[in-house]
Amino acid sequence: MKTATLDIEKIRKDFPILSRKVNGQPLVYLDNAATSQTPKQVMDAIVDYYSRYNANIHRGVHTLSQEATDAYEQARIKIQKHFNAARAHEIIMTSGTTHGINLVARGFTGFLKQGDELWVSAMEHHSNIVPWQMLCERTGARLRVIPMNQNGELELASFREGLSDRTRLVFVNHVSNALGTVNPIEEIIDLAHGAGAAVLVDGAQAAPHIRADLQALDVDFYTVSAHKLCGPTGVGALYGKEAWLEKLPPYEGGGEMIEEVTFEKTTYAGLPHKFEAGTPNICGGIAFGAALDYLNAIGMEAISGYEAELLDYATAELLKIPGLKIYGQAARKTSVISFNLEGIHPYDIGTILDKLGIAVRTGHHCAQPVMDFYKIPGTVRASFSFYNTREEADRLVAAVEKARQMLS
Ligand code: 7TS
Repeated sequence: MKTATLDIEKIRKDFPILSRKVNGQPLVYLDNAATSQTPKQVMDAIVDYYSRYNANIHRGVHTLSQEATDAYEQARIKIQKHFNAARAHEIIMTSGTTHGINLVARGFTGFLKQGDELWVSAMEHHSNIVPWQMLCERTGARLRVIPMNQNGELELASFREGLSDRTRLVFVNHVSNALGTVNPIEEIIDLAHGAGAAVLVDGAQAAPHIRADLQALDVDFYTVSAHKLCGPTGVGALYGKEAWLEKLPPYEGGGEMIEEVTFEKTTYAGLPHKFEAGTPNICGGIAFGAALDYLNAIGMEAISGYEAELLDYATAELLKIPGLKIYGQAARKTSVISFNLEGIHPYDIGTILDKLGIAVRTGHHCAQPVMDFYKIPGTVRASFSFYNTREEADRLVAAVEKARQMLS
């Protein structure tokens, strides 16, 4: 299939895994919100690193170490440019979104006191809830929740009214992993800044679909994971405004994050190294840069446009199935469809889909408060990427219909 902007057939050839079979059926991979697949261009970057210049970075005078350091720092610049951060040292390399959020939450410990208020949204992944609860335990700060409605959209009225000089931090995802909702982060950032609070946006689910312009957003912190962006697992990035990163204490101590160490006193290195103790995931960082190159060669706007068409098509087709309910019908969504069939457990549907070669995620998607809101144990989640096709959406729909007939 060739659309106006994306040559899907050509793109699919870049992903060797897409031509494998599962349970005797051609794989239909619709678990992209959990992790994306890896194009051979990214695999080539990994093989090239280990074949030609595997070395530790920032330490050696030798050629291999210098080449590895250059490639790693180039990757940081690619991340900076991709998200339009003002400075490369505002990009902290992490092991992923979870690490980035913990780094910031830990860093705020000394800045909060009893009675301070932190706001979270009702539709967060656990990794954007638990580190803040731990911060509240350490400091006596209080967590308040921006509520959501049945469509899966945030309701900002109580947030607007509740903001005060006690509000210190707001953390919200750009896109919900459980529902696909694109949240109004521009407005949330404006409101929070109006009250003098800092904002962390969890961009894990947005980054594969929407390119955030960090300077235009004026956000204080933004986190992403490479593995949702056609990169490898175990690597990600935290953007922080220079002024905040200067202020926050280091997260971990160790090599590479110091300026000078004696047994009496250690002084810390400047940004970004202050937050990057120990040998990082060098190859992963370089491969993250290669993944961004890959996505940019296709074009994020073309990707978003194509995925929006797929979302509309798959949503309309799924809704033809009797008893099928979609959770998350926000006006602005990415290509995630969370659904259930009346009277049938999501796990049972997922198991049948797997037998038919279709990979989806079932369960609470690490977003239990969202499931509690809808009073359900979980959903079946089909999450589409730019390498998925209408034919695959048709296979999903046919398989869900088959599951319905088998299970009802
Ligand atoms: N935030 C959001 C919104 C996420 O969707 C995820 C992972 C994370 C944070 C954590 O990212 P990590 O790379 O540090 O693990 N979400 C999912 C998911 O929806 N299914 O599997 C992982």
